[in-house]
Amino acid sequence: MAQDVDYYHLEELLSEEERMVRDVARRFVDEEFLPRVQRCFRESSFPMDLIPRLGQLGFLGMTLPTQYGCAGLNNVAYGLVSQELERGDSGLRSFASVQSSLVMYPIYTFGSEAQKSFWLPRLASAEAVGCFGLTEPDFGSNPGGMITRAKREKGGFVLNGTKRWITNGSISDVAVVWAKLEQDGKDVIRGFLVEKERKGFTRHEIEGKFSFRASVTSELIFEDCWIPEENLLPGSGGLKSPLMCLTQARYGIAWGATGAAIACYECAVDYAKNRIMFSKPIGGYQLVQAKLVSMLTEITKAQLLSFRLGKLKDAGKMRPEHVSMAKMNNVSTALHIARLARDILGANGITDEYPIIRHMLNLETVNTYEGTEDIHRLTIGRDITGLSAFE
Ligand code: TGC
Ligand code: FAD
Repeated sequence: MAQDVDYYHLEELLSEEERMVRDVARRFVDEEFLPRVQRCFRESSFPMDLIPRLGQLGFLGMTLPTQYGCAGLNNVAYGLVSQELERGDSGLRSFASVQSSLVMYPIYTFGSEAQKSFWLPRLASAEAVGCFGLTEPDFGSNPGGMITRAKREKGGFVLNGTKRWITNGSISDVAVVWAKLEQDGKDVIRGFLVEKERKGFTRHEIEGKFSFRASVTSELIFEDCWIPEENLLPGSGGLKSPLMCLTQARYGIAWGATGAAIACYECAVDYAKNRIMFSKPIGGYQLVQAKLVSMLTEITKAQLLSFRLGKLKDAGKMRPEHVSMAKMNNVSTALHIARLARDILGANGITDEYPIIRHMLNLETVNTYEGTEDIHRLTIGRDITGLSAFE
């Protein structure tokens, strides 16, 4: 939590280790990432040379055990790092989220010992990059309808199908791919590891994005792609398996989005104190102050929600619906804050000389991916009423 925006002294609730890890992430973002992000966003590129740094700093799979080369830290520390990374850019946090929650977590949770000992240390050190293929061109909010299929053949499986909007897809060494497999006359969703070299596996980058420009987003195509039996994640089974991964990633997003909001708020406060219009700084006008107050209040509430969520997760009491509430609230709040901040900067707010428009555009994606705002609203509605709006 940045000192300036720590209105309720949440810093006091953090352990020394949590503060230390947070400070390492803060320094990395300030010194190594922020000086480059404007160019990356303009050129639509991810700073590839920083990938090994994320590994060296222990930010990949950081809650997983040390026996696999991971940091073995708690979930509050993971949340604080996500917040700092997204204060830099949502694309940076997304890189770490996908690698940690959507690639390493399923390998750790559903993988064989051989899969874990081969992949986890490589993914933790960033020697290997992974991606997570769930969404398809015609199945976004309803992944259970997926068309991608695995068929048993010659000591392994043959995959056919297309995955779209896949973060890190075309720069990954391994893809965690979700596909339907017929078992005892029924289709069951299973997880498969597909290495980039596999014949029949092609990927390409999606062009023309105005959001997440400093992040790689791809389409993955599987055409009679054969993979050996040992590439099946043996513990996976049913839609619940990918949804369990999403719960991990959504947790990091709930924290992360507040980082983007903090960047926008801090920029707007600074600007409001210095921009003279009519006869005084615009920060002296009541309407501008009302906007700043609303921003800080919402940031404070979001931080409290994330902190409590982290404590519930560390205590093993967190339910997916708890995560839905924090993801829904904190991302839509961050988007609102970014729009208010953009307004305070007037015309200057639309240029990338300031970070606000970049965060605002990114947050449009963050509000959509990992379950849209409405999908989380309906998930909580189902929890309250016991009645599903999805059927
Ligand atoms: P439903 O009947 O609700 O669930 C099937 C089974 O799964 C269990 N479950 C969960 N488990 C863990 N975590 C969750 N979040 C869970 N949600 C449900 C559930 O208890 C059930 O278990 P069981 O034992 O009864 O089999 O399934 P449904 O078909 O009704 O779908 C529900 C719905 C709409 C909420 C779900 O499909 C959904 O979440 N849709 C949104 C899709 C989504 O979020 N896609 C994200 C793709 S990945 C991505 O965007 C990466 S972005 C990059 C980055 O993270 O930075
Ligand atoms: P749709 O499902 O078509 O939704 C469109 C609209 O309809 C939304 O407003 C939605 O809320 C609404 N809607 C849908 N169903 C209902 C309903 N039942 N009731 C009310 N409203 C409803 N996916 C991956 O698998 N891996 C990744 O790494 C990944 N990275 C991504 C990176 C980026 C930059 C982006 C933009 C997306 C990424 N995604 C990824 C995909 C993302 O998860 C999906 O875009 C998301 O789940 C929404 O699906 P959709 O885009 O098909 O929207």
